[in-house]
Amino acid sequence: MGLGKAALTFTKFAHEEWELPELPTFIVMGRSNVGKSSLLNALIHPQRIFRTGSTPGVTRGLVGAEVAMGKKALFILDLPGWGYAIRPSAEIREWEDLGKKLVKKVQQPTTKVFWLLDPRRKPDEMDSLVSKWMMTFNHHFIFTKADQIIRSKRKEVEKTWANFLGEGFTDWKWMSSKTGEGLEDFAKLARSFVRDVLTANE
Ligand SMILES: Nc1nc2c(ncn2[C@@H]2O[C@H](COP(=O)(O)OP(=O)(O)O)[C@@H](O)[C@H]2O)c(=O)[nH]1
Ligand SMILES: [Mg+2]
Repeated sequence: MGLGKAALTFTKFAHEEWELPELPTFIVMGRSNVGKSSLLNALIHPQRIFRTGSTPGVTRGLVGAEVAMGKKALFILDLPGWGYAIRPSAEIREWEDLGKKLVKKVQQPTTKVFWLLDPRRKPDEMDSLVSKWMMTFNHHFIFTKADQIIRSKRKEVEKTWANFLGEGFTDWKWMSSKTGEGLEDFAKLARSFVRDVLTANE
């Protein structure tokens, strides 16, 4: 499924000054351990640029790569996860800050934001906070680790999040970096998005 040759071009801490490149961009966000880095690695398979691990909080900052796609390029950005801070109040403040920065710096409509959801968890306070600014973006939802939940449970999970997020919960997919479910569609979406953004700019 590899999209093209990828190069790590962006590593920043959230509190640093940073600007995103002017490229069609995919951003993944979600709790620590939900599978963000694994999903981005799947896009650039067999390369592995994003560190993954069962230890929560592996990606502490913002990590981005440029993926060459013929004459075009896609920027993919991994955001720090949340949910494992020793002090949750500090984490909430950090995310309020990062959310504000993203709202200022993300160029619409050349960016898609993917909120990765763990189908085994219920929505919580951080999800409420994140949903406030995330909804302002061109956003999609991905239920990760689809291999870990039986198919008959999926509707129930979708309903929980639909009730929690309301009207903004419009577009979701189930994916598994382990079995490959949904990954080809994700790559297809990337290809067509890059094509569309470039056509619009011509
Ligand atoms: N079963 C299963 N495990 C996964 C999947 N995606 C990631 N993982 C595992 O979940 C852990 C966290 O993944 P990672 O991509 O580092 O999550 P991140 O913290 O959101 O970036 C790692 O041990 C991965 O191997 C998946 O689709 N299925
Ligand atoms: Mg990660």
